[in-house]
Amino acid sequence: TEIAPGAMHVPDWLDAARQRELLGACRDWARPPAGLRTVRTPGGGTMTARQVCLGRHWYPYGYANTVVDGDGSPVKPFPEWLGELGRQAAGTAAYECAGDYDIALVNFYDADARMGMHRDSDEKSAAPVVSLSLGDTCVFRFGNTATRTRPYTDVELRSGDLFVFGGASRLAYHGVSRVYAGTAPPELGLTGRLNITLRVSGF
Ligand code: MD5
Ligand code: FE
Repeated sequence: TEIAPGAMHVPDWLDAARQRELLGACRDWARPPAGLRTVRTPGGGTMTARQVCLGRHWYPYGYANTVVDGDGSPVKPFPEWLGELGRQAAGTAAYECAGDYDIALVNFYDADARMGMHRDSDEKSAAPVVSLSLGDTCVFRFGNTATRTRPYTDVELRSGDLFVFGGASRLAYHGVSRVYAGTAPPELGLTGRLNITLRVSGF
């Protein structure tokens, strides 16, 4: 389903087996060193979704090779298979992939976590961002490129869903306004929500 020009929602893209595999990988990546951390914004706030990065380390607002705002360790490598998955996902939405996926940001949401409206503008490449959801259903708020406010479209993202943000939607404001606790598929064995975004740095 095209939510806006360049913004494609593909429900249930990952089958149960691939969801379990991806969750297992996320649990490995979450371990220290360079594991899950709380992100602090320059204004003194903290993000409620905790995060781990692969390939390049994101901090507000840029990329580094080490966990500059955490334990200082080198960022975990971005595995080849994840790049394949990104290419395949971008292809599903019929966008040309303008480069090779080389960064993953994995966000862990508990029932109270949110993500405020923001744009992803720290990458140099205009290649589409690929988003994969696991666990609890959330309300994803897809906005516009001009303002943090209306008009926006609320979309429920469920475990296994793919969202591809390319073209005119690549720099749209977006956020996660709520997470529905206890809605994850029981057989997945995840409390909370996990989102994996795959990006092309262009660096
Ligand atoms: C999430 N993550 O559910 C969301 C989904 C993030 C983030 O926002 O920055 O880690 S990915 C949403 C996204 C990425 C790039 C462009 C657009 C949305 N967009 O144009 O709406 O944790
Ligand atoms: Fe984002």
